[in-house]
Formats: sequence, C-alpha cells, structure tokens
Amino acid sequence: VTPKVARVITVLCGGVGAARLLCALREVTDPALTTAIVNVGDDTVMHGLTICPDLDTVSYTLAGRHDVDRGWGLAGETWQAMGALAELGGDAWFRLGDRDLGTHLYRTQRLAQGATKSRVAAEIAHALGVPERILPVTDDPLATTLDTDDGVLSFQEYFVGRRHDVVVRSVRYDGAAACTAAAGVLEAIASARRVVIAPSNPVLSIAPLLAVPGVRDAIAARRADVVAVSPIIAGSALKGPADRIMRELGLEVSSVGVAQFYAQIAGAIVIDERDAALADRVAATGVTPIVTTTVMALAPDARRLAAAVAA
Ligand code: FO1
Repeated sequence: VTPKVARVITVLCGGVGAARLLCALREVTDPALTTAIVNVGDDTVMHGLTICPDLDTVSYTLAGRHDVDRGWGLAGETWQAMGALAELGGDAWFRLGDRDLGTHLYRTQRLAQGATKSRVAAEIAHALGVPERILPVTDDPLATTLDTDDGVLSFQEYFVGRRHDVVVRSVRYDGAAACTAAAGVLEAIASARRVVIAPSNPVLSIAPLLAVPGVRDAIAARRADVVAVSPIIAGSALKGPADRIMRELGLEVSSVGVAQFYAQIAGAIVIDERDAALADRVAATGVTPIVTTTVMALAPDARRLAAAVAA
C-alpha cells in the first residue's frame, strides 16, 4: 500500500472528476491537510434558492453520500417536491431532489442571515463529516456565461437546459474582475507542497477559478509544484462537454491541447497511458508529461494517480 505522507495539497476543483481525485488523494495523504478550491461559476438561483453544484458535488462525494450514477445530488434521493411542483405546472427542468433541497434551504437561509458562501461551505462540510477544507474560489458573484448558437445562456441553461448540445462561440466569467479570492484561497495556493489542477473541464470549471484576480498569478508563481490531470483521454472527455467545448473554441482536443491551456501555470501534467504517444508533443509545450492511468474507475488506478500527483 502506498505510504501515507503528510502532504499539504491544494486541489483546483470543478465537479465530478475533481471529487473522485480528492477521494483518491485520501489514500496517499491526510485529508485534513487537503484544501479543495471549488468553482462557483455554475452557481445559480432556482425557485429563490441559491444552488452551488460544484461545492455540493465535492462535499457530497467526500461524504460518501453522492449518487454515483448521476454524479450530482444525493444517493437514495426521492423527487416528491419536484413532482408536486411539476403538477402545478412549475419549472421542474432543473431536478432538485428532496434531500438535496435540504442543502439549498440551509445555504439560502444562512446566506440571508449574512453568512458568506465560504462559511456555509465549511458548515456543510462539517455537518457531513468531511475532513478536507472546502473553499469556494470567491464569495462574490461569478457566473459562467456562454454565447451559443441559441444566444447567451447561463451555465445551467446550457448544461442542463440544452444538455450542452448547442455550439458554443465564446465563454465569459461574468463578475470575475470584481471578485475577491475567498479567505484562505491565495494562502492555500502559496503554502501547499503541491497544487493539483483536477481533471475538470478546463474551460467551464477551471478557467473560472483562474479568472478571479490573483488566482492565476498565485498558481503561476508555484508552477514548478503545480501538476494538472488531463480530463481528455484519447481525444475525448470521460464525462461532460469538455471535448466539444475545446473543439468549438479552437483548442486541440487532446492532452497536448490541455497542456497548452495550462502551460503558463502547470509544470507537469498527468496524461493517460492511452496518450503515451503524445508525451513528446506534451513535453514540447514546456509541461512535463507524467504517463499513468488517469481513469479512476478502479481503486488501484485511483491510488496510482493520487500517488503521481502527490509525489
Ligand atoms: N445536472 C443535470 O444534468 N440535470 C439536472 O437536473 C441537474 C440538477 C442539479 C441540481 C443540483 C445540483 O447541485 C446539480 C445538478 N445538476 C444537474 C448538475 C449540475 O448541472 C452541475 O453544474 C454539473 O454537474 C456540472 O458541474
């Protein structure tokens, strides 16, 4: 078994792929020393409730309560509230499970009481027994917005409403310039032994983090200790529209394209064995390739990936 080491690790996170990597990192380091800096560009207000999908996916998964098949929301979920809403002719396209609603009710109430998104994320992580530190990248408004063939869409209108099946012309991170990094974010990047860019969507999940003033520079300052994990394997994303959106934005849809995207901020990138033939082209971007299994389906593979990023 890989020995556990006391590694202070900071992970830049989107949703599902990041959550899986955080779980795998528990095999190689003490989770109390791990900080997850999580995207909030997907956040939305639905039925008057503030919903933070990536924060919830990360917290639910680390708590072992996530629904494995869906990748979001809670296991063993029921949908009574949604059924009642639909019966009244209400908007039920964005599925909010009965237990999941508890989280949104809690978060919305706490925000109304003046708590920050960071404070609420910490309270939810504590209540769910999650040992890792879960930080939104900012407590300020940040909204990933997409200019598509169907017009300008919010993230959830694009991702859920259109099932991300519409051509994207450009992506904006509205509000980013006015955002302040949440307390602890820049320090977590500066002080970690290793900064990991999770295998999340570079354009939709990681770029919003980098758009918050000070974050990109803080990561670039640690470039030698920053390792990314490519979410593209053999030209495709395991889940979600990362491959499509990279193609639509003119990026090469491969580990090389991901290395180019992160070249200024990551000194190394983990690529899957199926992309071993691309290692030389990845190295030519100035980012050192680390070839291993990046699919975290099986525990030994997840452990090997975690060991590679925590090395
Ligand atoms: N994804 C869907 O594809 N359909 C949904 O109805 C849906 C509801 C939902 C509710 C709460 C939540 O935290 C996430 C939800 N997601 C849903 C996932 C969400 O779109 C995330 O932003 C994506 O997983 C990308 O991170």
